[in-house]
Amino acid sequence: MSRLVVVSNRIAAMEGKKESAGGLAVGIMDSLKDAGGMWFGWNGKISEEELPLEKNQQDNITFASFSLKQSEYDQYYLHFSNTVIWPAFHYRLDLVQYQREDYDGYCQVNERLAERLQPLVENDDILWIHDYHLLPFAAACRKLGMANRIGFFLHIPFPTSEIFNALPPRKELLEMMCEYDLIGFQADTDRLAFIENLSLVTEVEDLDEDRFSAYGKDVTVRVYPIGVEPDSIRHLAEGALPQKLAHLRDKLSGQLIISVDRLDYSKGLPERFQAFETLLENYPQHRGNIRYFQIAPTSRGDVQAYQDIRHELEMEAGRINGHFSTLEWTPLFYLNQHYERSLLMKIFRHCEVGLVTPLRDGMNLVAKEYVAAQDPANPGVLILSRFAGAANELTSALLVNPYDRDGVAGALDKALTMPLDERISRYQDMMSVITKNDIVHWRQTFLSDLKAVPIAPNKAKR
Ligand code: ADQ
Repeated sequence: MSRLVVVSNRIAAMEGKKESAGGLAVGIMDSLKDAGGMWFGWNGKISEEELPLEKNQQDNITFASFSLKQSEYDQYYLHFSNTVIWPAFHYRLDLVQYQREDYDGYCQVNERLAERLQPLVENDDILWIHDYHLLPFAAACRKLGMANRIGFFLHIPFPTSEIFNALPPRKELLEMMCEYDLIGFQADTDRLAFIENLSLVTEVEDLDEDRFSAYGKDVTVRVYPIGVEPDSIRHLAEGALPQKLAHLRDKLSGQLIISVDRLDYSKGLPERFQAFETLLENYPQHRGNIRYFQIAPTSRGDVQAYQDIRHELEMEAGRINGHFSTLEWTPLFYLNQHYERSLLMKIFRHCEVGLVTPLRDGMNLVAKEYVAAQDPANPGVLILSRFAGAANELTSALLVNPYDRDGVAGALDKALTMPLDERISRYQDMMSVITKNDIVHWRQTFLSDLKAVPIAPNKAKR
């Protein structure tokens, strides 16, 4: 039986930590356990010397990880991945800082990784590559003559041509992506944007439903909305709150609003703070009765745009609390830290409203986790941005435009006053989708499609 080889920028540290690992990491691990194989990625270390790969074996899975040189980290990870692709693919061209040498460094790291992976791969292994750091990875493998089946899943949105056209190496990136046998996107808008972009730069021949030929390569392009693990989330959420928190929850009378995000400008945090302020201004009956918890651990702290947004939020939180707080009541709690997953799911269950309003998001797993963590007999209400991939599936959430602070404030008021029967009916609608399209469905459909897509002899030597 062929093995599975997963390549992602980072390897999840999994040893003995299944309870606290995120659903995506568990989903990938389960795929690896089924087929046996390898997870290949960066170990988070920087070294000027090229160190041998670090290898760990756990049952039938090998973890193989590499370090990066400082210049590789800067060009491949910090600059091209996170200061060009990430902002552009989230429609923030104003934050893109493109330099040709960063793009060259990005391609060189992809090539070097393919060279380091090649000796570990057998001819019939199946490769599953993840995310925007590795758009050219299949092309690098093909250059080395690797003829394996290679699939790619993009976790973030794929932008329309008005945005994508602004990237100088847009043609090269698209041509390299066509070296994959199967490309998976989160939403149909992403799939359509990819095909539209491709047809603007080259001739695209329709071969079959979802299958195209471009640059003389055949590629299948489909949508696989990523899901969560609802049973395990419910199990974690049902457990008792740690004593200190239970005590705090008892003390905090009234309703709680929760948001949890990586601290990232794509998540719409300043706009959300302003919508909360509008709620307090326009619906004064909620003052003194509600509290909004924003949990947002720092991420990519060495990119300037991330430092800027952190600063902005600290100021905004102080300003809003300064304006509305009383001696007995503080409306907004901004917590800049990471929480254990099992605690986070319990917190979700104890909050009456989940507020998830990214300006743009591939999927947004927090939205699905919040719903899956609710008490079916007394569920909270999800408010969700129309611009998150999850809005295609969770149509029974209160869908909002995150740029419209009055609209979001109105949705908050509606959520805080929604009768139980409506909350239950919306919760049940959303749970039926979350259960059907769970993480197991996501990984199994992607991998069974990858094993089944017709492969053409024109990619390396098959
Ligand atoms: P992210 O942008 O990281 O993922 P998201 O989908 O919400 O966004 O996933 C975040 C994960 O981190 C969730 O599982 C959440 O519970 C966890 N998390 C967030 N803050 C946390 C905290 N303070 N403490 C502990 N855990 C925390 C990218 C894309 C998304 C896409 C996913 C998966 O940007 O659009 O949904 O990949 O494909």
